[in-house]
Amino acid sequence: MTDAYEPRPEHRFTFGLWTVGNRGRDSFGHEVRPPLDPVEAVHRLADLGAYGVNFHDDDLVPPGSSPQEREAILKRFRRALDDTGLRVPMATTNLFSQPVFKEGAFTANDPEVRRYAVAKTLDAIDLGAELGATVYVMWGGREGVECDAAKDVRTALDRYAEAIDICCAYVRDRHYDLRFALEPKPNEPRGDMFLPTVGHALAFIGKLQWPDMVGVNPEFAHETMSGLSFHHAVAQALWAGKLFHIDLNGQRPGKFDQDFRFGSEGVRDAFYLVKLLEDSGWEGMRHFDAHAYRTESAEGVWQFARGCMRTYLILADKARRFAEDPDIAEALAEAKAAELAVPTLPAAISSGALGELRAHRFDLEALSTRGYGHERLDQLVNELLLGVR
Ligand code: GLT
Ligand code: MN
Ligand code: MN
Repeated sequence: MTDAYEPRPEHRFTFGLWTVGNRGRDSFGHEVRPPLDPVEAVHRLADLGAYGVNFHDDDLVPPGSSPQEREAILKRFRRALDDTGLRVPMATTNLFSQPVFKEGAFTANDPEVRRYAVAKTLDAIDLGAELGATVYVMWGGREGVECDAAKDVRTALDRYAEAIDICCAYVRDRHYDLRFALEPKPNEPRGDMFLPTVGHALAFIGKLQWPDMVGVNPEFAHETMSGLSFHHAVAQALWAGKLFHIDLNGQRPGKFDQDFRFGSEGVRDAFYLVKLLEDSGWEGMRHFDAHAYRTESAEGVWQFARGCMRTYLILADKARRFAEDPDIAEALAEAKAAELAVPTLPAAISSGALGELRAHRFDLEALSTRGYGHERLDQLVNELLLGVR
């Protein structure tokens, strides 16, 4: 089916090797799909109209590979990129799968583990830079704790900041064109994880040595797990100039990290998110950190990938219609939506301006009894999303 929602490279959709390569293993069941060759992933994603592919060090070069094996893998992978035009905009490190990281990586109590985690990250930064990545995601999958007695959280945050400062110093030293994006998550796999939400991560960045090099990579599923609005989190990251990357997927609140196809759950939040990204002119990658249902065969994975991109484009189209709809415009006027941009104090802050403000007679009766028309506005948005407008 070819229609107006056909993904194309200019839409800047990206997937991780670990997303389309997800084999359906979960805590209760084994893999249900065969391994996916990264070279095949590149070709299939290019055929579907994606812009790029991202990876963890271990997704591309299996741990324990010899230098010769690494070179051979990279040669094949690079050829696939050249043949298809697919790019590698982001790279990251796996600091969570190996048993050595069971107690933490950058925040492990044992300095030897922390040093290994930093060394592994610096190797992976080289690999990412070699393939052209300009964003480096840091998801601290094992940074957290179950037994609170065993870990001092304030000291753990010192070590977390130290590790990121080391990585920044390395990137500066190498003159790589690379920025870091911290990915928050409240729990899973750890009982409690450090930097659990976008808000925590933004506050943490201010304490780093080179805060300008570090931003956030919010994930739809992770904020939703905390019961928070994803689009609000992304809006605050944009407001702070810190939206360096984004992980799009689908999630129901109160459940495990589902990483479903984008828009399959939480479609209203997804709509406001797409509208926000499109209205703000954000130029980053639209990255999908999601995977196919466990029910799917190897072929079903590509239906999943196509679905993520199509839903984004459909929602972007809905955002355009929202802006053009005269009834919605009228309802927005009733809600006084545009007036939020009017500064509270019309003049510069001065004792005169504050005096005037305090002397002003407020018509509290009128202000209190008026309505804002949100019921009508919200229903209009619902009807737009449900396809009857
Ligand atoms: C892992 C995790 C994701 C992170 C990936 C990057 S790995 O799949 O669940 O949220 O974004 O490390
Ligand atoms: Mn997730
Ligand atoms: Mn993610």
